[in-house]
Amino acid sequence: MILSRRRALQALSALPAAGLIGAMPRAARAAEFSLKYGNNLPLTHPLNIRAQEAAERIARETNGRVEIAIFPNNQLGGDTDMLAQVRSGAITFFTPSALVAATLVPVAAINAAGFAFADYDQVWKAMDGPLGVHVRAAMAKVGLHAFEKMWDNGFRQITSGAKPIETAKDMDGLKIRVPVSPLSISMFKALAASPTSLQFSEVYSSLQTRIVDAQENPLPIIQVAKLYEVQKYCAISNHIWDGFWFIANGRAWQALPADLKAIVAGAINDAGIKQREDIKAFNATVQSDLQAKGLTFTKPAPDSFRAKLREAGFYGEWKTRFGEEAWGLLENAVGKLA
Ligand code: X2X
Repeated sequence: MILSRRRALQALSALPAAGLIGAMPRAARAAEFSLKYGNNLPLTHPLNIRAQEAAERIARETNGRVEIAIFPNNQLGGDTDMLAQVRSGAITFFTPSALVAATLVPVAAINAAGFAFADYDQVWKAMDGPLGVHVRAAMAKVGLHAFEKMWDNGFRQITSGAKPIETAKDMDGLKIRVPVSPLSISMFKALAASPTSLQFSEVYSSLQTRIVDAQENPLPIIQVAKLYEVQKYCAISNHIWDGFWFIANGRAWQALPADLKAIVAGAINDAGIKQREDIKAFNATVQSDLQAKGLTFTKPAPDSFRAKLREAGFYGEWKTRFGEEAWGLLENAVGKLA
């Protein structure tokens, strides 16, 4: 097997970010459980800030028996690589977006059905309730343990370089990057755009070199990943609500004694709740910050987008793909969709 130069460099540089190892107790011994956690976001994103806090709390409460090293910002490779690593046990933890988790567990993308959620009350009621239980059970079937509390990515918005998006008509032929996710491809094709799946690690450079003209992400991501440097317009479309599942390799998780499991789960779920609050606070100011950095905002009415999705048979198709049971749980939370 030929190890590409890029891969080799990536492997060599895969040391945890300085200061990101959970604080060790004074009498520093090797931890009984040294666990790795990889993610795709810059250090400044609330997900990394709260995960770091959780790692410190876990080291403290387990008296150094569990140590978690965090590898942020795609240090271990892109989403697809990290998903493979958490499955094989090369890393213990990963936080894929639901969109990305769905490449392995198709029903995980159900929260991303276009325009399903009206607001955060509906989101957390569903994801902390029966719909979340359903998705976590599907993950368990492929050997992944998902913690109860999902972390927030946010409502996704569309940024573009060449022209603003004012109505669904402006989506025609738009070369837009979407995550590695069958649902995203299907949705943007239904909107008559021309979507391409790329790992998040490739987004900035592919916008900069104009391989694509547009991308879609929640505003906090657009801010921390500095996508405003390579985009001109942002349409507040709220087309998908997206969150991160905090997942663990099932075997590694089962190998932890019950007392340590309780500490780790408690710290990670609490951190997730705080991270949701961080995103809420972030959302209060991020649009004006991005405006000040030069992004021009539009607010297209969602109706023309929804109508296009319906006409293209998007809801009917995904109802069939997710199954009656999951779709019913979603509709219990948000009302009739199809
Ligand atoms: O890749 C993206 O767009 C991101 C960061 O939102 C996800 O992880 C899906």
